[in-house]
Amino acid sequence: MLKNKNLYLLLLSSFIFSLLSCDKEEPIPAYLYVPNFTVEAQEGFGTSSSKITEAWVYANGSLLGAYPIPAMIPILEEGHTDVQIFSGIHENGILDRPFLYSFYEPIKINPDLKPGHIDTIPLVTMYKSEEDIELALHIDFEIGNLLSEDIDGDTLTKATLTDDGFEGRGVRLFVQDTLSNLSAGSTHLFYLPANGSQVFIEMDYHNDIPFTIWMRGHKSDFSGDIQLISQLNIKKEWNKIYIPLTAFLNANRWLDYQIVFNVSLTDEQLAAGESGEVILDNIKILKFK
Ligand SMILES: [Ca+2]
Ligand SMILES: [Ca+2]
Repeated sequence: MLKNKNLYLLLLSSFIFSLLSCDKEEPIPAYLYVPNFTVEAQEGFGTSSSKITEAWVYANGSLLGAYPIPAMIPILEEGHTDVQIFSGIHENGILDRPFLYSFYEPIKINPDLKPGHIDTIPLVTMYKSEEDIELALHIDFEIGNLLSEDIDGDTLTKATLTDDGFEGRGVRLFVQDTLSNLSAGSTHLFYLPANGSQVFIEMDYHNDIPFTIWMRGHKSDFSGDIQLISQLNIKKEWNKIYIPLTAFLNANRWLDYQIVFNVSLTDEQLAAGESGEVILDNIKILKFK
């Protein structure tokens, strides 16, 4: 028994020794701690609502990784170091589709890094300059309902303004019994590029029934089309989403576009006497100039 114990102690001490000697060889990183990462939108870009989920960090030009917020970022550099931090979002809100969102300005800092030391830096970014990007569509519902084109053919179902928007007014899409299908389109047609540059929809919403987002437009002077872009699951609380349009645009190259939202009850939901509500605010489509 005693022999076993001695052997155990011997093994333990050699294990600790090897850990310590390892420690001596491993360089100790400095740390940046990012407790939060938000947006303050400049004039002309509408709401500051955002959902930045990762910090994509470069040190001296090398990508260290994408760190979920709040983030503790180890950096194996010492002294003043060029650190660039880009905004990471999830395409369509999907966890395994992290994406470096290039409409937000990267943050450039030059911290004096010390091994073992933690610098806490809350991050606030803004949109890129209006010289580089623009809003192809911006509906915040404050000057009226710009989502009022009736696409479904039933004049009794419509998108109506509500004072319960994310900020100020929003729009409400409501379906129940005989009014079980509602498609509302933007009153404006707009142009979007198909040159491979990023194009995204941003939006605040909550919903107690899944709903879909479509793009409608002219393929030529004589023909139109409508295609599904995204289906959004139930969110009881306000949610911000980033929806990529880039691949859709490159595949379709229409002459113009209109955004359409559809909410409808299934036969089962109708039979069960259910209703459904979707509230939207701050619909933006961002593109590069
Ligand atoms: Ca209608
Ligand atoms: Ca609003």
